[in-house]
Amino acid sequence: MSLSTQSLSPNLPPDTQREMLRRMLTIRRFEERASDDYRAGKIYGVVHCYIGEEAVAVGVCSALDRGDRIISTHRGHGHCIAKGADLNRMMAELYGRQTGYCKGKGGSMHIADFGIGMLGANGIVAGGIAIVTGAGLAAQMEGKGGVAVSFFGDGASNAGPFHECLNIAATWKLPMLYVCENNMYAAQTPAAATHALSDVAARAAGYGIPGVVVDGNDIFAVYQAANRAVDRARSGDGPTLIECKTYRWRAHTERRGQPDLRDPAEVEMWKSRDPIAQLEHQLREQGYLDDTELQAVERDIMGAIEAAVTFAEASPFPSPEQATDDVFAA
Ligand SMILES: Cc1ncc(C[n+]2csc(CCOP(=O)(O)OP(=O)(O)O)c2C)c(N)n1
Ligand SMILES: [Mg+2]
Repeated sequence: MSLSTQSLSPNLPPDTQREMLRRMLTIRRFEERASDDYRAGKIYGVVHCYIGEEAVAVGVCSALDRGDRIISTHRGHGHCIAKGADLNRMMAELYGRQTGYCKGKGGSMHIADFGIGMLGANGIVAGGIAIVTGAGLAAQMEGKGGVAVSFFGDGASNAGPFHECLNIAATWKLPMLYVCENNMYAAQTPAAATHALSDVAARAAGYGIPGVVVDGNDIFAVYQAANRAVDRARSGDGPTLIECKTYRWRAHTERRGQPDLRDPAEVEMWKSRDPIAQLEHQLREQGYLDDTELQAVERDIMGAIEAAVTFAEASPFPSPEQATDDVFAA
C-alpha cells in the first residue's frame, strides 16, 4: 500500500482546473436545492447528499474519458454530475416526473445515463460493485482501452461483493478502479465498529493489487491517484483500490427527524477542510480565478439549477398505466 496525501497542483490547463471547480460547485448547489425541495415536500423517496465529498467524484471522473463506465451508490448525485449527466433529467427524476432519467419511477437512487457511461446509482449497498466489475470485463473483451470505475462507501467494503469482485478483477487483470469513499460512517455506525483496519486500502494486498490512500478532500491528490490507476488499467496491468478519506457534511439522509449521532465538533472540523474552498484557494493562488469569474460561475450554476426545477415542475407525473412499463420480471 502506498500513501499519497500531499496536494500537488498537476500540470493541467487552467480551463480544466476551473471546470473541476464548476463541477464540484454544481454538485453542491444541486444538492442544496434538492434538500430544500425535499423538505418542502416536492421531492419523494429518499435523498442522500454527497456534500463534502465532491472532490472524489470530480477528481476521479476528470481522469476518465466519456466512454469509460462508472457505477454509483445510494449517494449518487455527485457521480452523475461529475460524469456529465443532464441536470434537467436528474431534477425531473427527483421530482418523480416522466421526463426524468428513470421516467420518474426511480428517484434519487436510480439515476443512470448509459450515453455518458453512468451505469446507475444503486440502493443496494455494494450492489454496484458487482455490476461494474462486469463492465470492466466487457471493457477488457471490447479491447478498446476502456476502464470501469466502482464508487462505494467504507460500509460497502465489508460486504461480500467487494471481496469477490476484487479477487476476480485482480485475477483477470480487469481494467478497473475501485474507489472507496471512506466518510468514516455507514449510516450511524462508525467504521471502527465494523472493521479492525484503519485503512480500507490495506485490503488490496489480500488480492495482490495496489491499494492507495488519498486525502479525498484534495481534488488534485484524488485526480493524480486516479490518473495513475487509469494508466495502469489501460495498460492491461489490472485494477487499483483507491481509498479517499472524506466526510459527509449532512446527515445520512435528508429524511426529517433523521438522527445524526456524530460529534458536532467533528463535523465542524471537516467543514473547515471544505474541498471546494481548498480548490478555490489554489486556483486563486495560481491566478486562475478571481471574484468576478467565481461570481459568473455561481450565476451560471444557479441559472441551470433553476431551469432544471422549472423543467421538472412543468413535466407530468407518470400515469398509473405506466407503472409496469420497463418491468422485465415480477
Ligand atoms: C444491502 C443493503 N444493506 C443495508 C442497506 C441500508 N443502508 C443504506 S446506506 C447504508 C450505509 C452505507 O454506508 P457506506 O457504504 O459507508 O456509504 P455512505 O452512506 O457512507 O456513503 C446502509 C446500511 C442497504 N441499502 N442495502
Ligand atoms: Mg460511509
